[in-house]
Amino acid sequence: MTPDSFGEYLYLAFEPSFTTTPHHLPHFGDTIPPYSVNSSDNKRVTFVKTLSMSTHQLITALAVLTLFAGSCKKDKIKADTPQVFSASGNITATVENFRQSLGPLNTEPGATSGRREITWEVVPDSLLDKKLPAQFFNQVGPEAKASLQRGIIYEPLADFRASRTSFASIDPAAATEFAAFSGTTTFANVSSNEWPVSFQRAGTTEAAAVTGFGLVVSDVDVAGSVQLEFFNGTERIGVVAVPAHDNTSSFSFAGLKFSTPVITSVKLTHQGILVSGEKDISQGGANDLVVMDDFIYGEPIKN
Ligand SMILES: [Ca+2]
Repeated sequence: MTPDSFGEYLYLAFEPSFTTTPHHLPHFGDTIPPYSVNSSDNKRVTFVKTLSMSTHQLITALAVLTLFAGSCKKDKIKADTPQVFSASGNITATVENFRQSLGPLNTEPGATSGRREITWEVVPDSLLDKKLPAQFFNQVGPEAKASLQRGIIYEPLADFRASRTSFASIDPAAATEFAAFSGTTTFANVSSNEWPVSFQRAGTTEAAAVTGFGLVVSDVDVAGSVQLEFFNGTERIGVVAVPAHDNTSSFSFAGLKFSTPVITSVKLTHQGILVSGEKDISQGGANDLVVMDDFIYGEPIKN
């Protein structure tokens, strides 16, 4: 066998444990392995046949495979491709489908499957239109209300607020710009336009993960101005843009659902922040201002 005819078969390693360094390639005179085998650690390895590969082609192929192997780490987390849920206008059916994909609604700690929801209606009048505690929906300790132990934490330092006037307290123009999808209460971060939510096992401070997360946004005028990025630790495992609303309502919905609990945090990005006097892009302003309503997510379970 000559170098030019080397490589009748070339490894394609589908698991990161198989790198593409030359010692993993068949040596001259080796018995050519079958197309697919299980490795010693039971991972599937597939071989492809190549024809008359020159040394130059081999080097090129190795470079491509190195890139491929690098991307496989991400694929390991994404082994299940997430379901994307996205709608604007009449979002009710898509929201309901997302709920069903997650399972029954849980209202107390102790569940290991199903879903959680936050519609902000339980925020008391005394906490409206002012900074809401980051742990409001996962309080711990003997005094905590079980109904508020929902396992979600939003950024502790940010100024998150719930409002029953669509934030007329900040800007009177907001009252007609935004709407609540469920009930009368909406939610907004008025200090930052890029912020994470993370998960804890309900009623504890133990880090947790969920299978899916989605939310309702009011008044997305520009497609892509609101984005959800999904993370497993520091690794981004998904991203979805919230679609722009249509003429039938101000509502949009976007969510992702994996088959296993791999989401440890979600980063939300939107264009602007509600500030007194700042106009929405639909009113001639520079930024697409939005508020949020329903957060819907899988039961946070041990990561
Ligand atoms: Ca807007």
